[in-house]
Amino acid sequence: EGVLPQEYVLIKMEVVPPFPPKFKALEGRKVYLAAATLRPETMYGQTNCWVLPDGKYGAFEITDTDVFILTSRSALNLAYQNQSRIPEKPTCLAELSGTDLIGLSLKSPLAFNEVIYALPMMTILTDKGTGIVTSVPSDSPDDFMALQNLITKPALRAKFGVKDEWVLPFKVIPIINIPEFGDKSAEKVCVDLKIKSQNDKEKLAEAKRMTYLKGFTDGTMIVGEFNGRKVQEAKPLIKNKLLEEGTAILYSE
Ligand code: A2H
Repeated sequence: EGVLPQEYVLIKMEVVPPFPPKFKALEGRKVYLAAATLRPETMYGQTNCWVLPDGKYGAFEITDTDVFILTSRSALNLAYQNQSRIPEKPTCLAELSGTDLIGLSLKSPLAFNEVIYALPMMTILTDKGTGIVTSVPSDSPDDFMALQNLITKPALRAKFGVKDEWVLPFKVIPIINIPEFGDKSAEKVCVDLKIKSQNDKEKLAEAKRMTYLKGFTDGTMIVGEFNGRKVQEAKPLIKNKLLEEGTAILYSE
């Protein structure tokens, strides 16, 4: 881990009612899966959300109206950063596991898909961010491979109770052009490096290196309000837009 704090944008992915039985204590509240991202400018291309099936999460009271689902570790950090109504100790309204979250319907800011689903990802770290990750398979090699694995492996879907209609209709959405890699940079690099699985850590690290920096230095937005602008310029503008409209907040660790 680095010595400097990392600043993430927490994307508020709203859980669309009706809530499942485990969410009884949350009835009548606005409930969000809080996804930590370093790439707010990619939110147009969200196709789903990732949770760790064995992960421990909680539904924490963050304001009078808002409940966030995230790890207790990140809820506490957030409270110390004064984002919570009760700074000392945010109240946990429900303890939830990743499996309880799989299949939730979500409405996420900027996403072209009106509703997306929470799906299992095995490589989520519970000691980083919130333990909730939003999925942008056009620009994230991790997201592309995890989604590809679910699409091509019916047994993997069956294992986690993932319905076909939560996965199969959702296509990679081109949102950023990188001259070297085209409009779906993550897919291109994963194919070029012949990556077969979301667990292929070394090759995925290489794919991330290749796309992450190039996306920032050479990428151009091809959708949204800042269509035609360089990613470098669009990134802070989109971040501020999300913060101002209240669909995202900042989080550091
Ligand atoms: B990024 P860093 Cl399009 N476990 O968001 C695993 N991965 C996590 C995580 C966790 N607990 N919390 C956040 N992340 C992911 C978008 C994105 C991201 C794109 C391209 C690259 C990319 C959409 N997913 O990250 O270790 C989140 O995915 C490449 C590094 O703190 C977050 O940003 O640098 C990023 O990893 C944070 O990783």
